[in-house]
Amino acid sequence: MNVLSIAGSDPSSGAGIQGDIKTFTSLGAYGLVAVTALTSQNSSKFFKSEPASSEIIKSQIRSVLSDFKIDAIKIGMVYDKKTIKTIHSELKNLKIPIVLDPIFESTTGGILLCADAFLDFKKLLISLAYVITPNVPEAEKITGMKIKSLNDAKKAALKINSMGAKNVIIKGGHMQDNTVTDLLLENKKFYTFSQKRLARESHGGGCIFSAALCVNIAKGKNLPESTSLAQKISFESIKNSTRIGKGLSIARQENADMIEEELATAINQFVNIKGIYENIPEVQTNFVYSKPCPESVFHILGLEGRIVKAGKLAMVTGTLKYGGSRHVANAVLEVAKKFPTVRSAVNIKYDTKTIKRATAKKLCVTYYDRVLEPRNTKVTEGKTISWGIKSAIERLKNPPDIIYHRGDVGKEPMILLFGKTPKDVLTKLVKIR
Ligand code: PXL
Repeated sequence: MNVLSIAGSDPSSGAGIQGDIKTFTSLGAYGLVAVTALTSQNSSKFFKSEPASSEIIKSQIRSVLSDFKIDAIKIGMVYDKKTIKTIHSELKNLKIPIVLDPIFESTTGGILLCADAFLDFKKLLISLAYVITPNVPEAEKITGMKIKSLNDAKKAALKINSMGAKNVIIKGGHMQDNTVTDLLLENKKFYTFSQKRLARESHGGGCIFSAALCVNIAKGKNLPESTSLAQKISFESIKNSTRIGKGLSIARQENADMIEEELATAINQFVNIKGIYENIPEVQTNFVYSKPCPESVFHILGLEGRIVKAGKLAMVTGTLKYGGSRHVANAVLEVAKKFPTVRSAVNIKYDTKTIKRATAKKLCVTYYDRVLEPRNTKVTEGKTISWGIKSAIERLKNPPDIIYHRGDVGKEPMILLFGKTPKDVLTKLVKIR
Protein backbone atom coordinates (compact mmCIF):
# COMPACT_ATOMS: atom_id res chain seq x y z
CA MET A 1 0.00 0.00 0.00
CA ASN A 2 1.34 3.43 -0.98
CA VAL A 3 0.58 6.79 0.60
CA LEU A 4 1.64 10.28 -0.46
CA SER A 5 2.50 13.17 1.82
CA ILE A 6 2.35 16.66 0.32
CA ALA A 7 4.09 18.72 2.98
CA GLY A 8 7.03 20.77 4.15
CA SER A 9 10.49 19.63 5.17
CA ASP A 10 11.43 19.72 8.85
CA PRO A 11 15.19 19.31 9.40
CA SER A 12 14.58 18.17 12.99
CA SER A 13 12.72 15.19 11.45
CA GLY A 14 9.96 15.28 14.06
CA ALA A 15 7.22 16.63 11.78
CA GLY A 16 6.67 17.35 8.10
CA ILE A 17 7.71 14.95 5.35
CA GLN A 18 10.44 13.37 7.47
CA GLY A 19 7.99 12.59 10.27
CA ASP A 20 5.41 11.30 7.78
CA ILE A 21 7.84 8.90 6.13
CA LYS A 22 8.67 7.45 9.56
CA THR A 23 4.99 7.04 10.45
CA PHE A 24 4.12 5.48 7.10
CA THR A 25 7.04 3.06 7.33
CA SER A 26 6.33 2.09 10.94
CA LEU A 27 2.80 1.13 9.90
CA GLY A 28 3.87 -0.93 6.90
CA ALA A 29 2.96 1.56 4.16
CA TYR A 30 5.26 2.81 1.42
CA GLY A 31 5.61 6.59 1.74
CA LEU A 32 5.97 8.97 -1.20
CA VAL A 33 6.42 12.72 -0.89
CA ALA A 34 5.97 16.00 -2.72
CA VAL A 35 7.81 18.78 -0.88
CA THR A 36 5.97 22.10 -0.71
CA ALA A 37 8.43 24.13 1.34
CA LEU A 38 11.70 24.03 3.20
CA THR A 39 11.90 25.11 6.80
CA SER A 40 14.94 25.57 8.99
CA GLN A 41 14.18 24.79 12.60
CA ASN A 42 15.40 22.70 15.50
CA SER A 43 13.83 21.49 18.72
CA SER A 44 14.19 24.96 20.30
CA LYS A 45 13.68 27.49 17.55
CA PHE A 46 12.13 28.16 14.19
CA PHE A 47 14.43 30.11 11.84
CA LYS A 48 13.16 30.38 8.27
CA SER A 49 10.95 28.92 5.61
CA GLU A 50 10.92 29.08 1.86
CA PRO A 51 8.33 27.71 -0.59
CA ALA A 52 9.18 25.35 -3.43
CA SER A 53 8.19 26.73 -6.85
CA SER A 54 4.74 25.85 -8.19
CA GLU A 55 6.46 24.24 -11.14
CA ILE A 56 8.42 21.76 -9.05
CA ILE A 57 5.48 21.04 -6.72
CA LYS A 58 3.29 20.25 -9.71
CA SER A 59 6.00 18.12 -11.27
CA GLN A 60 6.59 16.15 -8.03
CA ILE A 61 2.87 15.40 -7.66
CA ARG A 62 2.60 14.32 -11.29
CA SER A 63 5.72 12.21 -11.14
CA VAL A 64 4.39 10.08 -8.28
CA LEU A 65 0.74 9.96 -9.40
CA SER A 66 1.71 8.82 -12.89
CA ASP A 67 3.75 5.91 -11.59
CA PHE A 68 2.51 4.61 -8.24
CA LYS A 69 -0.94 3.43 -7.26
CA ILE A 70 -1.62 5.77 -4.37
CA ASP A 71 -4.15 4.64 -1.77
CA ALA A 72 -4.42 7.84 0.27
CA ILE A 73 -2.91 11.33 0.35
CA LYS A 74 -2.01 13.52 3.30
CA ILE A 75 -1.66 17.28 2.92
CA GLY A 76 0.35 19.10 5.59
CA MET A 77 2.22 22.43 5.38
CA VAL A 78 1.15 24.36 2.26
CA TYR A 79 2.67 27.75 3.12
CA ASP A 80 1.32 30.17 0.49
CA LYS A 81 -1.42 30.98 -2.03
CA LYS A 82 0.30 29.68 -5.12
CA THR A 83 1.13 26.36 -3.46
CA ILE A 84 -2.52 25.97 -2.45
CA LYS A 85 -3.69 26.75 -5.99
CA THR A 86 -1.23 24.23 -7.46
CA ILE A 87 -2.24 21.46 -5.05
CA HIS A 88 -5.92 22.18 -5.66
CA SER A 89 -5.64 21.97 -9.42
CA GLU A 90 -3.53 18.79 -9.30
CA LEU A 91 -5.81 16.95 -6.86
CA LYS A 92 -9.31 18.25 -7.57
CA ASN A 93 -10.30 15.48 -9.98
CA LEU A 94 -8.73 12.56 -8.13
CA LYS A 95 -10.75 9.83 -6.44
CA ILE A 96 -8.08 9.16 -3.79
CA PRO A 97 -9.08 9.92 -0.16
CA ILE A 98 -7.33 13.04 1.14
CA VAL A 99 -6.45 13.69 4.78
CA LEU A 100 -6.01 17.43 5.28
CA ASP A 101 -3.99 18.37 8.35
CA PRO A 102 -4.22 22.15 8.81
CA ILE A 103 -0.70 23.34 9.58
CA PHE A 104 -0.70 27.01 10.58
CA GLU A 105 2.11 27.38 13.12
CA SER A 106 4.97 25.24 14.44
CA THR A 107 5.18 24.25 18.11
CA THR A 108 8.03 26.76 18.42
CA GLY A 109 5.95 29.59 16.91
CA GLY A 110 7.07 29.55 13.24
CA ILE A 111 4.58 30.65 10.58
CA LEU A 112 3.74 27.65 8.38
CA LEU A 113 0.82 29.23 6.50
CA CYS A 114 1.10 32.85 5.37
CA ALA A 115 -1.69 35.08 6.68
CA ASP A 116 -2.77 36.05 3.15
CA ALA A 117 -3.15 32.39 2.14
CA PHE A 118 -5.75 31.59 4.76
CA LEU A 119 -8.81 32.31 2.62
CA ASP A 120 -7.51 30.14 -0.20
CA PHE A 121 -6.80 27.38 2.29
CA LYS A 122 -10.48 27.48 3.30
CA LYS A 123 -11.84 27.91 -0.20
CA LEU A 124 -9.65 25.48 -2.12
CA LEU A 125 -8.35 22.80 0.25
CA ILE A 126 -11.12 22.15 2.76
CA SER A 127 -13.44 20.97 0.00
CA LEU A 128 -10.84 18.44 -1.18
CA ALA A 129 -10.70 16.74 2.22
CA TYR A 130 -12.16 13.32 2.82
CA VAL A 131 -11.26 14.13 6.40
CA ILE A 132 -9.73 17.23 8.01
CA THR A 133 -7.88 17.02 11.34
CA PRO A 134 -7.61 20.41 13.12
CA ASN A 135 -6.74 20.74 16.79
CA VAL A 136 -8.83 23.15 18.85
CA PRO A 137 -6.92 26.39 18.02
CA GLU A 138 -6.90 25.44 14.32
CA ALA A 139 -10.64 24.65 14.37
CA GLU A 140 -11.23 28.01 16.10
CA LYS A 141 -9.27 29.80 13.38
CA ILE A 142 -11.11 28.00 10.59
CA THR A 143 -14.57 28.59 12.02
CA GLY A 144 -14.08 31.87 13.91
CA MET A 145 -15.78 30.18 16.86
CA LYS A 146 -14.53 29.77 20.45
CA ILE A 147 -14.24 26.13 21.48
CA LYS A 148 -14.41 25.57 25.24
CA SER A 149 -16.40 22.34 25.48
CA LEU A 150 -17.20 19.18 23.58
CA ASN A 151 -20.48 20.78 22.58
CA ASP A 152 -18.63 23.76 21.06
CA ALA A 153 -16.38 21.30 19.21
CA LYS A 154 -19.46 19.57 17.77
CA LYS A 155 -20.78 22.90 16.47
CA ALA A 156 -17.38 23.71 14.95
CA ALA A 157 -17.19 20.28 13.32
CA LEU A 158 -20.61 20.82 11.71
CA LYS A 159 -19.49 24.22 10.44
CA ILE A 160 -16.27 22.80 8.93
CA ASN A 161 -18.34 20.04 7.34
CA SER A 162 -20.60 22.71 5.80
CA MET A 163 -17.45 24.37 4.41
CA GLY A 164 -16.86 21.26 2.30
CA ALA A 165 -14.81 18.76 4.32
CA LYS A 166 -16.59 15.42 4.01
CA ASN A 167 -15.63 14.33 7.53
CA VAL A 168 -14.09 16.21 10.44
CA ILE A 169 -11.90 15.24 13.39
CA ILE A 170 -11.29 17.88 16.05
CA LYS A 171 -8.39 16.80 18.24
CA GLY A 172 -8.97 17.61 21.89
CA GLY A 173 -5.37 17.93 23.07
CA HIS A 174 -5.67 21.67 23.75
CA MET A 175 -8.89 21.40 25.74
CA GLN A 176 -8.64 21.84 29.53
CA ASP A 177 -9.43 18.33 30.73
CA ASN A 178 -7.73 15.37 32.43
CA THR A 179 -8.51 13.24 29.42
CA VAL A 180 -7.97 14.04 25.75
CA THR A 181 -11.14 13.57 23.73
CA ASP A 182 -10.94 13.55 19.95
CA LEU A 183 -14.23 14.17 18.18
CA LEU A 184 -15.16 12.63 14.82
CA LEU A 185 -18.05 13.83 12.70
CA GLU A 186 -18.87 11.32 9.97
CA ASN A 187 -22.14 11.29 8.00
CA LYS A 188 -23.88 13.58 10.52
CA LYS A 189 -22.91 11.26 13.38
CA PHE A 190 -20.52 12.11 16.22
CA TYR A 191 -18.02 9.70 17.74
CA THR A 192 -15.68 10.48 20.63
CA PHE A 193 -12.38 8.81 21.46
CA SER A 194 -10.79 9.45 24.84
CA GLN A 195 -7.29 8.81 26.05
CA LYS A 196 -5.58 9.86 29.27
CA ARG A 197 -3.65 13.12 29.09
CA LEU A 198 0.14 12.94 29.00
CA ALA A 199 1.90 15.64 31.00
CA ARG A 200 4.40 16.51 28.30
CA GLU A 201 4.74 18.65 25.23
CA SER A 202 6.48 17.22 22.21
CA HIS A 203 7.16 18.00 18.56
CA GLY A 204 5.52 15.93 15.81
CA GLY A 205 2.56 14.30 17.57
CA GLY A 206 -0.02 16.03 15.35
CA CYS A 207 1.69 14.93 12.15
CA ILE A 208 1.85 11.38 13.50
CA PHE A 209 -1.90 11.44 14.15
CA SER A 210 -2.81 12.53 10.59
CA ALA A 211 -0.21 10.27 8.95
CA ALA A 212 -1.41 7.24 10.94
CA LEU A 213 -5.00 8.14 10.06
CA CYS A 214 -4.00 8.32 6.39
CA VAL A 215 -2.39 4.85 6.48
CA ASN A 216 -5.39 3.26 8.17
CA ILE A 217 -7.75 4.81 5.62
CA ALA A 218 -5.44 3.52 2.87
CA LYS A 219 -5.70 0.07 4.45
CA GLY A 220 -9.47 0.27 3.99
CA LYS A 221 -10.35 0.62 7.66
CA ASN A 222 -13.47 2.63 8.41
CA LEU A 223 -13.15 6.14 9.80
CA PRO A 224 -14.06 5.47 13.47
CA GLU A 225 -11.55 2.61 13.61
CA SER A 226 -8.89 4.65 11.77
CA THR A 227 -9.42 7.55 14.18
CA SER A 228 -9.16 5.33 17.22
CA LEU A 229 -5.94 3.75 15.92
CA ALA A 230 -4.46 7.14 15.00
CA GLN A 231 -5.18 8.36 18.52
CA LYS A 232 -3.50 5.31 20.06
CA ILE A 233 -0.46 5.58 17.78
CA SER A 234 0.06 9.29 18.45
CA PHE A 235 -0.49 8.76 22.19
CA GLU A 236 2.16 6.03 22.26
CA SER A 237 4.56 8.13 20.20
CA ILE A 238 4.18 11.10 22.56
CA LYS A 239 4.64 8.75 25.53
CA ASN A 240 7.86 7.57 23.86
CA SER A 241 9.05 11.06 22.93
CA THR A 242 12.76 11.62 23.47
CA ARG A 243 14.78 14.74 24.17
CA ILE A 244 17.18 14.36 21.28
CA GLY A 245 18.14 18.02 20.92
CA LYS A 246 18.35 20.80 23.51
CA GLY A 247 14.71 21.87 23.28
CA LEU A 248 11.39 20.07 22.92
CA SER A 249 11.17 16.29 23.02
CA ILE A 250 10.45 14.67 19.68
CA ALA A 251 7.57 12.21 19.35
CA ARG A 252 8.87 8.73 18.40
CA GLN A 253 6.50 6.66 16.29
CA GLU A 254 9.15 4.02 15.68
CA ASN A 255 9.08 3.17 19.38
CA ALA A 256 5.30 3.40 19.71
CA ASP A 257 4.21 0.25 21.44
CA MET A 258 1.25 -1.16 19.58
CA ILE A 259 2.41 -4.53 20.88
CA GLU A 260 0.48 -4.10 24.10
CA GLU A 261 -2.62 -2.97 22.27
CA GLU A 262 -2.58 -5.93 19.85
CA LEU A 263 -1.83 -8.54 22.50
CA ALA A 264 -4.49 -7.24 24.91
CA THR A 265 -7.07 -7.34 22.11
CA ALA A 266 -6.08 -10.90 21.16
CA ILE A 267 -6.20 -12.14 24.77
CA ASN A 268 -9.66 -10.68 25.09
CA GLN A 269 -10.73 -12.47 21.92
CA PHE A 270 -9.08 -15.71 23.10
CA VAL A 271 -11.03 -15.89 26.37
CA ASN A 272 -14.25 -15.19 24.49
CA ILE A 273 -13.86 -18.11 22.05
CA LYS A 274 -16.74 -20.49 22.79
CA GLY A 275 -15.57 -23.55 24.73
CA ILE A 276 -11.93 -22.37 24.85
CA TYR A 277 -11.63 -23.65 28.45
CA GLU A 278 -11.22 -27.13 26.91
CA ASN A 279 -7.94 -26.00 25.32
CA ILE A 280 -6.42 -24.68 28.53
CA PRO A 281 -3.87 -27.08 30.05
CA GLU A 282 -3.32 -27.88 33.76
CA VAL A 283 -0.40 -25.43 33.88
CA GLN A 284 -2.77 -22.82 32.36
CA THR A 285 -2.12 -20.62 29.34
CA ASN A 286 0.10 -17.68 28.49
CA PHE A 287 -0.03 -15.61 25.32
CA VAL A 288 3.00 -13.55 24.29
CA TYR A 289 4.04 -10.97 21.71
CA SER A 290 7.64 -9.98 21.13
CA LYS A 291 9.34 -6.81 20.00
CA PRO A 292 11.17 -7.37 16.70
CA CYS A 293 14.43 -9.35 17.14
CA PRO A 294 14.17 -10.09 20.89
CA GLU A 295 17.37 -10.65 22.83
CA SER A 296 15.82 -11.84 26.08
CA VAL A 297 12.40 -12.59 27.56
CA PHE A 298 12.37 -8.95 28.71
CA HIS A 299 11.72 -7.96 25.07
CA ILE A 300 8.66 -10.19 25.08
CA LEU A 301 5.31 -9.09 26.45
CA GLY A 302 3.28 -11.73 28.26
CA LEU A 303 0.93 -12.17 31.18
CA GLU A 304 2.49 -11.95 34.59
CA GLY A 305 -0.20 -14.41 35.56
CA ARG A 306 -2.12 -16.74 33.29
CA ILE A 307 -5.27 -17.32 31.31
CA VAL A 308 -6.93 -19.80 33.66
CA LYS A 309 -9.73 -22.31 33.37
CA ALA A 310 -12.55 -21.55 35.79
CA GLY A 311 -15.28 -24.14 35.28
CA LYS A 312 -16.47 -23.64 31.74
CA LEU A 313 -14.92 -20.20 31.42
CA ALA A 314 -11.50 -18.86 30.61
CA MET A 315 -10.32 -15.94 32.70
CA VAL A 316 -7.34 -13.62 32.65
CA THR A 317 -5.36 -13.26 35.86
CA GLY A 318 -2.50 -10.78 36.23
CA THR A 319 -1.40 -8.07 33.83
CA LEU A 320 0.76 -7.74 30.73
CA LYS A 321 4.43 -7.21 31.39
CA TYR A 322 7.71 -7.51 29.48
CA GLY A 323 9.33 -10.59 31.00
CA GLY A 324 5.90 -11.63 32.34
CA SER A 325 6.14 -15.07 30.70
CA ARG A 326 9.13 -17.42 30.96
CA HIS A 327 8.07 -20.63 29.21
CA VAL A 328 6.15 -19.36 26.20
CA ALA A 329 8.46 -16.34 25.88
CA ASN A 330 11.55 -18.60 25.87
CA ALA A 331 9.95 -20.64 23.10
CA VAL A 332 9.41 -17.50 20.98
CA LEU A 333 12.94 -16.33 21.74
CA GLU A 334 14.35 -19.59 20.44
CA VAL A 335 12.15 -19.75 17.32
CA ALA A 336 12.85 -16.07 16.51
CA LYS A 337 16.60 -16.74 16.41
CA LYS A 338 16.06 -18.85 13.30
CA PHE A 339 12.75 -17.39 12.03
CA PRO A 340 12.59 -13.69 13.04
CA THR A 341 9.09 -13.19 11.60
CA VAL A 342 7.73 -15.36 14.43
CA ARG A 343 6.86 -12.99 17.27
CA SER A 344 3.82 -14.38 19.01
CA ALA A 345 2.72 -17.65 20.63
CA VAL A 346 0.19 -19.26 22.93
CA ASN A 347 0.35 -22.62 24.75
CA ILE A 348 -2.67 -24.91 24.65
CA LYS A 349 -3.60 -28.36 25.95
CA TYR A 350 -2.07 -31.31 24.12
CA ASP A 351 -4.54 -33.41 22.20
CA THR A 352 -3.82 -35.82 19.32
CA LYS A 353 -6.97 -34.59 17.56
CA THR A 354 -5.66 -31.02 17.55
CA ILE A 355 -2.38 -32.19 16.03
CA LYS A 356 -4.24 -34.20 13.37
CA ARG A 357 -6.42 -31.24 12.44
CA ALA A 358 -3.39 -28.96 12.21
CA THR A 359 -1.63 -31.41 9.90
CA ALA A 360 -4.77 -31.78 7.80
CA LYS A 361 -4.98 -27.97 7.50
CA LYS A 362 -1.38 -28.01 6.20
CA LEU A 363 0.06 -26.12 9.15
CA CYS A 364 3.74 -26.67 9.79
CA VAL A 365 3.78 -29.06 12.76
CA THR A 366 6.90 -30.27 14.52
CA TYR A 367 7.75 -31.75 17.95
CA TYR A 368 10.45 -32.64 20.41
CA ASP A 369 10.81 -35.48 22.84
CA ARG A 370 11.53 -34.41 26.42
CA VAL A 371 12.72 -37.92 27.24
CA LEU A 372 15.73 -37.34 24.96
CA GLU A 373 16.80 -34.18 26.76
CA PRO A 374 20.42 -34.28 28.02
CA ARG A 375 20.81 -34.22 31.83
CA ASN A 376 22.77 -30.93 31.88
CA THR A 377 19.92 -28.86 30.40
CA LYS A 378 17.25 -30.71 32.40
CA VAL A 379 18.72 -29.56 35.70
CA THR A 380 18.89 -25.87 34.70
CA GLU A 381 15.61 -24.05 35.13
CA GLY A 382 14.33 -22.59 31.84
CA LYS A 383 16.77 -24.49 29.61
CA THR A 384 14.40 -27.34 28.71
CA ILE A 385 12.22 -25.17 26.48
CA SER A 386 15.18 -23.70 24.59
CA TRP A 387 16.72 -27.12 24.08
CA GLY A 388 13.40 -28.65 22.94
CA ILE A 389 12.49 -25.84 20.55
CA LYS A 390 15.97 -25.79 19.06
CA SER A 391 15.87 -29.52 18.38
CA ALA A 392 12.31 -29.29 16.98
CA ILE A 393 13.14 -26.58 14.43
CA GLU A 394 16.65 -27.76 13.56
CA ARG A 395 15.66 -29.21 10.22
CA LEU A 396 12.81 -26.79 9.35
CA LYS A 397 13.13 -24.56 6.29
CA ASN A 398 9.96 -22.58 7.06
CA PRO A 399 8.70 -21.14 10.34
CA PRO A 400 6.74 -23.60 12.50
CA ASP A 401 3.05 -23.10 13.27
CA ILE A 402 2.98 -25.73 15.99
CA ILE A 403 5.61 -27.31 18.20
CA TYR A 404 4.42 -29.96 20.63
CA HIS A 405 5.87 -32.44 23.08
CA ARG A 406 4.26 -35.48 24.70
CA GLY A 407 5.50 -34.74 28.23
CA ASP A 408 7.75 -36.64 30.59
CA VAL A 409 7.45 -38.03 34.10
CA GLY A 410 5.48 -35.39 36.00
CA LYS A 411 5.49 -33.03 32.98
CA GLU A 412 2.31 -32.27 31.13
CA PRO A 413 2.36 -32.64 27.32
CA MET A 414 1.86 -29.33 25.51
CA ILE A 415 1.15 -27.61 22.21
CA LEU A 416 2.70 -24.25 21.36
CA LEU A 417 1.06 -22.32 18.55
CA PHE A 418 3.17 -19.67 16.82
CA GLY A 419 2.51 -16.75 14.47
CA LYS A 420 3.71 -13.37 13.28
CA THR A 421 1.20 -11.48 15.43
CA PRO A 422 -1.31 -12.42 18.13
CA LYS A 423 -4.03 -12.09 15.48
CA ASP A 424 -2.19 -14.56 13.25
CA VAL A 425 -1.96 -17.00 16.19
CA LEU A 426 -5.71 -16.68 16.82
CA THR A 427 -6.50 -17.34 13.15
CA LYS A 428 -4.51 -20.59 13.34
CA LEU A 429 -6.14 -21.52 16.64
CA VAL A 430 -9.61 -21.17 15.15
CA LYS A 431 -8.53 -23.43 12.24
CA ILE A 432 -7.42 -26.30 14.48
CA ARG A 433 -10.30 -26.38 16.99
O1 PXL B 1 3.71 19.73 13.27
C1 PXL B 1 3.35 20.50 12.23
C2 PXL B 1 4.41 20.72 11.21
C3 PXL B 1 4.22 20.26 9.95
N1 PXL B 1 5.10 20.43 8.95
C4 PXL B 1 6.24 21.07 9.17
C5 PXL B 1 6.53 21.56 10.43
C6 PXL B 1 5.60 21.38 11.49
C7 PXL B 1 5.88 21.86 12.81
O2 PXL B 1 6.90 22.38 13.12
O3 PXL B 1 7.68 22.18 10.64
C8 PXL B 1 7.21 21.26 8.04
